[in-house]
Amino acid sequence: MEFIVYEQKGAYGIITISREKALNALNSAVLDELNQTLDAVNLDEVRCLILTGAGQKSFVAGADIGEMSTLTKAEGEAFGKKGNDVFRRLETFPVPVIAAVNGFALGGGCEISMSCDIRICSDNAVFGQPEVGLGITPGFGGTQRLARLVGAGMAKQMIYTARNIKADEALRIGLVNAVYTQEELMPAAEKMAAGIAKNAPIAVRNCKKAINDGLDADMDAAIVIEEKLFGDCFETEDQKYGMAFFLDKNKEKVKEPFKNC
Ligand code: DAK
Repeated sequence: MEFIVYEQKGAYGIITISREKALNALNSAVLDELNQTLDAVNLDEVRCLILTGAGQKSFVAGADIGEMSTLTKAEGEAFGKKGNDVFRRLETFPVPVIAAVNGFALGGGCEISMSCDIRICSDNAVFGQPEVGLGITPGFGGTQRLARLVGAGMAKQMIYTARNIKADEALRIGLVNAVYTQEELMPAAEKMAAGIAKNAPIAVRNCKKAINDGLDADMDAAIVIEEKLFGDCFETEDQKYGMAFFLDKNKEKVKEPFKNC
């Protein structure tokens, strides 16, 4: 791989987009490699992923403007589909994905962070959807996911004005869950990933699916989705072990890791 570094650290993995000279901008090769990286994640072992960018300055500074500048209509659609497919894959990936946003998250960079389950950022992070200043609309789901995350009014303001916002404002509007210093960001992301990975993995996956699928349904249908995924947990060893451990009165007993079955 030229532009993606993947490292598995026990029960979680770290995907780093590594195209530092172009502030980790997303070209076709980056998107292809990201797809291949997701193919290669060992889901028998990995229970959470972290997505970040290489260097201290940028998470992802957007789709590659140089590559996009000469696209025809058909090529533009194909590029949009390639990105959308990978972003949707991240969004629906079986295990949670944490975006550790370590700098610029503009255009496609903001959009890829919004495809992740959870966003945390460094204090130098900058978010924005500058596309209308380039003569295009957001093309990797920005018009849809930003409105769902921060509400239609704030999303419209950010997209129509193309104004960037800093980390503190991203926190205030709910685009990120927490802001850390640059040094603290990755340790915090890894601590969160390890904490998620300690919980019953099938239950965590089912929670992700229930939240995602439920958000696309009306409440009556959404509750049925939750019921089904809740019921499925009762066919797992992890549920039997987790509840038996709680009910066991032997306080000396140490909790074993969940087995993922
Ligand atoms: N694409 C390509 N190269 C980029 C880039 C980008 N998005 N962002 C930065 N770079 C490159 C710069 O060209 C420069 O390269 P060299 O000149 O050194 O070769 C290098 O990274 C360092 O950038 P700067 O010299 O500009 O660094 P500064 O610190 O001065 O400024 C900046 C940092 C992030 C403020 C600035 O680089 C900037 O404004 N970058 C562009 C940000 C942006 O507008 N991003 C949104 C791109 S639009 C669609 C699919 C997708 C999309 C739309 C439609 N369909 C097909 C439907 C998505 C669109 C976008 O993401």
